[in-house]
Amino acid sequence: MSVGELSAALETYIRESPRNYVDEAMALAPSDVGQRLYDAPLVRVGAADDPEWEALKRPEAVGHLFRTPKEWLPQAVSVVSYFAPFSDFVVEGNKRDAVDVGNGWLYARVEGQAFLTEVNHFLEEWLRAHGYNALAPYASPEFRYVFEAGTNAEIEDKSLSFTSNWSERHVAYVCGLGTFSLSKGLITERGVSGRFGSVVTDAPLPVSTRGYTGLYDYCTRCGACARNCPARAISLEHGKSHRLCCSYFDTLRERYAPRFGCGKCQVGVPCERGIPRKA
Ligand code: B12
Ligand code: SF4
Ligand code: SF4
Repeated sequence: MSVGELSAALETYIRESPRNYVDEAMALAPSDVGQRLYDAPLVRVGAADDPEWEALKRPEAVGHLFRTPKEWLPQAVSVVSYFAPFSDFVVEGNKRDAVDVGNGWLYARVEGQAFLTEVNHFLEEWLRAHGYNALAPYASPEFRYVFEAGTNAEIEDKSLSFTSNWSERHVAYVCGLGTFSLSKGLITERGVSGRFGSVVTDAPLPVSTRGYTGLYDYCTRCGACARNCPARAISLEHGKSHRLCCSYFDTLRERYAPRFGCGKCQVGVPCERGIPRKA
């Protein structure tokens, strides 16, 4: 079993799954039926004993809620992280208006995220079928996240806000998929527009090279994401405010119920589909 075989199986699963396509039951417009949500994924592998995992527990990184790969699966050897880029249907549709959220982006946020939970379970099953243990923390009943401090009764430390016990962007960063940015999205070789998933396993896979040294190497600080943000949650001076972004989301939940989403910081920007060129 190789990373190439795993990537090929993942790509085929995503391409062939009916859940990667808009069906009649979910479509907001008849012309959306049959449109794809995700393109082919990018896959990278990290070592479960990389000292970077423990560093993520620092308060300025993810914080003490974060659980290392071995805290999820004691016999873990590798972490497989993948980026599923959004299709043109999702990305282009969210560029048509500065504020209105595209139908594709709404499906991708809600049904598209539920599909990635299924994709994470597929990866677990695929590795198990090859004789290895595997666990996808984000798809596990033990996954926890919190928005505003004190809003999740399952989290003991009421001072924690906007964090989780398995941050997919931080996992992707350690595995070599890309770096953070002014908007706080993670920029990969295929850009920022897409979603992440991962699985922790005892399969001994070759570790990917991290092609960067700094947290924000791929971001040019061009400020396009800040100009796009309808909530004014991003600025070159203060970075990105999760609080302002999250409160804005609450207004969108009412407007697009039962869906929600925004993502204007991830479309129509130089990092949308790749690593932006520095001037
Ligand atoms: C909570 C959450 C939110 C919250 C708060 C965001 C947050 N805190 O990250 C809200 C509701 C605002 C939100 C909004 C959105 N989200 Co969200 N969200 C999450 C969730 C569930 C957990 C994130 C988390 O744990 N963050 C941890 C905190 C600590 O992250 P942070 O503050 O940004 O981290 C900074 C520090 O760590 C700092 N740092 C300082 N010192 C150090 C040292 C080290 C060593 C390191 C590594 C870092 C570090 O650098 C980081 C960046 O500045 C994840 C799913 C998951 N399981 O990961 C999705 C996730 C982050 N969201 C995602 C997306 C797509 C969105 C939206 C676009 C939603 C939409 N469809 O419209 C918006 C985009 C907002 C934005 N500009 O990023 C994607 C990210 C895609 C990407 N390319 O980056 C994720 C990974 C979901 C997924 N399955 O892919 N989200
Ligand atoms: S739009 Fe520009 S400043 Fe914003 S994240 Fe992308 S490269 Fe960085
Ligand atoms: S998701 Fe929307 S509100 Fe949040 S930072 Fe991006 S553009 Fe701003």
